[in-house]
This record gives sequence, structure tokens and C-alpha cells, in this order.
Amino acid sequence: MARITPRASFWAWSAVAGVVSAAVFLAVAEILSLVFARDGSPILAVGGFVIDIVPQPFKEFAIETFAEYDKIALLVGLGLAVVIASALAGIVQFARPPLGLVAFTVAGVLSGAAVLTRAGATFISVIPTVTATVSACVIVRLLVARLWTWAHSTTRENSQAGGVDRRAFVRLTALAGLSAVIVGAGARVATVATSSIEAVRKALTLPTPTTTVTIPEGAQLDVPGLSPLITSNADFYRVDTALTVPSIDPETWKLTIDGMVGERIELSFDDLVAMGVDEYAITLTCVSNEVGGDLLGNAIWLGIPLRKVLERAAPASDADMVLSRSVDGYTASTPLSALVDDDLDAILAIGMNGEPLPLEHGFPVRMVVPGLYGYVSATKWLTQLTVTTFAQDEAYWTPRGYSAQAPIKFSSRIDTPRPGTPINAGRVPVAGMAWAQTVGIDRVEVRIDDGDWQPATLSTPINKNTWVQWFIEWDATPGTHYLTVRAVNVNGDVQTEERAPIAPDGSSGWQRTLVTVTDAN
Ligand SMILES: Nc1nc2c(c(=O)[nH]1)N[C@H]1C(S)=C(S)[C@@H](COP(=O)(O)O)O[C@H]1N2
Ligand SMILES: [Mo]
Repeated sequence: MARITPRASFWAWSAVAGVVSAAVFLAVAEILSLVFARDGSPILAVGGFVIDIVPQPFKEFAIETFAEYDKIALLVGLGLAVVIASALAGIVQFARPPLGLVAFTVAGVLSGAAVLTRAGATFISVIPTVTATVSACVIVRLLVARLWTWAHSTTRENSQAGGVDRRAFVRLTALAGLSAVIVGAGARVATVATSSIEAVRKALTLPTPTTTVTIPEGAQLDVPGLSPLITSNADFYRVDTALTVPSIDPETWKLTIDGMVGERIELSFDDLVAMGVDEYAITLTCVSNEVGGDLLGNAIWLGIPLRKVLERAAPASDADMVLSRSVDGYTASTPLSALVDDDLDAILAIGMNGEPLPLEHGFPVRMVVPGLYGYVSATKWLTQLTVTTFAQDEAYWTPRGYSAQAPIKFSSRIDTPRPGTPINAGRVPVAGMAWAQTVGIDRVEVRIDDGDWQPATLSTPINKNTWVQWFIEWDATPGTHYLTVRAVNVNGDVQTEERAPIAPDGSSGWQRTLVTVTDAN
């Protein structure tokens, strides 16, 4: 008796053929981009494109939900979309050839377009995608044709031919799938392993600074649960639009200063270092930091004042903005006045806490400007400074719902006790951080429930550009309590109670923490 294969299983197999063809697409694209177009990987290009076009609320949702795993979540989501779409492509190729080929071609064209939107892409960058599209079309056509042969032989009730055709199809599908996985994964691993910039970074010796930062006596309070005064590189927050961290060799790196300048100049890494480096303690803050959030960090940066660097190009007097550009195309708009101000240490940083900049924090050169949110000032993987005007140019986030100019709103936060942690009645330290870059914190006040504002003890500030620590000792009584904190800056301004969301120019309001105190006995 002939064993008739049920119709449904052919649909399932056609879906498998589609997915295997998509795997072939990715494998071919990965191996070719490894060999001759590092920026040609369509999956990364599509991911990068999605990051640039998704509306801001989705980005915020992603950052909130997945935290530092936001990019992995994006890749997993893209992967799922690819599996579903390619399964459908296989099915339509089985049902209505050559619709599957049309689907793969459309996907190929869209991926190619995404590759071309990436900064620095040339027409060579699309060769991997084009070749991959052709390969996927050939494979899906071949596999589905085999599937047809098998489907026909089983309906002819010829069990022997049916078995042979089934084996031929399954064998070819398995072979294509397996080779794709091996080649694709191998190419990706090789790409990562051969990007030797981490080794270059490790081998780099930083120049000795002319002046160093002295941490004053009493700068660091000893309270459990309080953030350290200097944030370690490993714990430093990271925010950027880069799906893969750019690899830049300091040997070939250069900075171009152009636009409204007396002289367009180019500086190598060595030119920059030769200008002399100093240490600067500066607290960097992200505009996406919610009240009480942890998207800020304090580091000792090794760098060169931007005013010295810009001076060489002689900016025009009617310019009012510097558009800084990263190798990956990201841009920030910084007021020219902030970068040439003698009293403000806006720097090009090459070191962070005694090491060359970590790759994810902008290796080899980034900007750090005291008092301005990172998105308008702290360009990582810096490659170009264009002197221009706010009227003429706009930066990455400006058309995406954020202000072109954004000074940091001074603020304060409670690190301990954390909401929800059980507390025993008695003496409880309440402590946290406060920052008012370029101005300085005068005092911090804490309120328990609706009581009076009590002055907190402050740590000795390193300088006006860094955060300070504060603490009070609270005699906690059983029950639930609200702890509220606010800062007063050196100008005498009191931190505003008025709540603002992070868009368009940073959050505001007082942090209020609910804690539950239980009787120790
Ligand atoms: N090239 C590049 N530089 C960038 C960004 C970016 O997306 N790309 N993000 C900026 C933002 S929004 C912030 S808050 C800081 C964060 O710097 P960090 O990741 O070193 O903490 O980098 C800034 N520099
Ligand atoms: Mo940011």
C-alpha cells in the first residue's frame, strides 16, 4: 500500500524551505561582508535603520523594558520577523510560483536600501546583499521544485518513487540549512574576532597628563548603598544608537574641522595628543534620565580643551553651533559659545578613569562638555566638527522630538533606602547624589512625609562639574513614609517641583520614595 503524505505536511515543508533559503541569504551576506564589505551586513543595516526610524516613544519603551538588552531584543524581534516572512515566502513559492522569488527579491531590495542608508556606505556595501538575494532565490526555487516532485510522486501512489523524492528533498534542505548555519555563524564569529581594535586599545599607552584631578578630603561618604563618587568604566551607563560598536584604529583616525572656519584643518590622534592632555572630572548626564534614574555617571577624563582645538581652525564670528559627527553618522549640535568658553572645560576625551576610552564609550576620541546633556554634546567615535549655525543645520535628535539645545537641569536622587526594601525602625541613613554641572550644589534638603525640609550633610565636591553625595540620619518610626529630596544650587535656585517628561529637554521634579518601616522587635 502506498503511504500518502498528508497535504498539510507539504505546506509545512514549503515553510521550512523558505526559512532555509532565508538562512542561506544571511550566511552568504555575512561571509561576503566579512571578506570585502564590513558595513554590508544586511541584518545589522536593517537593525540600524529600524533604530533610526522608530518613533521615540517606542525607543523609550524598549529602553525601559529591556534596559541594556534593548539591542538584543531588537535583533531577536528582527529574527522572528525574518522566520515568519521567509516561511510565508516558501509557502507562496509552493502554491503560486514564482511569488516566493518575488518575495525574496523585495526583501533583498529593501535590505539593500537599508545598507545604503548607513553612514559611509558605498555601492560595494550592497554586493553582499545582492549576491545573497540571488542565492536565496536559487535555493528556494530548487527546494520547492524538489518538494513538488515529491508531492506529485506520492499522489501517483508510487510509494517507492515517493520515498526517493522525499529523501532527495529532505537531504537537500538539511544540507542547505546546515551549511547556512555553519557558514553564517562562522562568518559572524570571524568578523568579531578579527576586529582587533580591542587589542589596539589595550596596547595604547596614554600620555601623561600635565595636571591631574585631586580628590579632596571628604569627597566620598561612607554609606552602604550610596553610589561611588567615581563611576567605574564597567558600571558607566551607555546610551547610543549604534547597533555594533564602531571599530576605529587611532593610527588612521582623523578629525576634520570644517564649515564656517578660517582654515579647514585635519588632526591625527598624535596631533591631538601633542597639544597636551589634562585630567578633568565631569559628570555626564543623559536627557533620558528620569527623576531618580541612573542614566548619569562621573568619570575622570583625560583630554584636550576643545577651545584649543577649535582655535586652530578660526571659527567665524557669525557661527553659533558646532555639529559634531560620529563615524557612524550620529550628530550632535552644541553651542559654539560653550566650546570656546575659557571658564568651561569642554574637552575632546581620549581617556576615561585612567584607561583609553572603552570602545563602547567612544574609542578613540569623544566629546565631553560640562553642563549639557550627552545627546547635544558628548559625541562618541568623533570624526568631524562642522562650525555652523542652529539656523542652518540640525543634529540626529532634533527632528526626533528633542530640543536643539539642552542644558542639564540640576537635580538630586535618593540612592538609599530603595523603595520596597524592608527597613527596621531606628537610625537609618538616607543618602544619594545631587548635581548642578557648571554651577555647583549649595545644599540638599530632605523631607520625611509632610515634615520640614532638613539640610543634608554634603560630601566635599571635586568641582562644580561633578555630582556630590549627601546624607542624613533618619530616626525611622514604624509605618509607611515618604522621603523627598531636593537640591539648591550655588546660585540659590531651588530644584523645581514641577514634573517634566524627558522629552524634549530633560525630566524635572522631586524624587519621592515610599518606604515601609517595621518595628525591629
Ligand atoms: N556616536 C554617538 N555618540 C553619542 C550618542 C550616540 O547615539 N552616538 N549618544 C549620546 C548620548 S544620548 C549620551 S547620553 C552619551 C552617553 O555616553 P556614554 O554611553 O559613554 O555614557 O553619548 C552621546 N554620544
Ligand atoms: Mo542621552
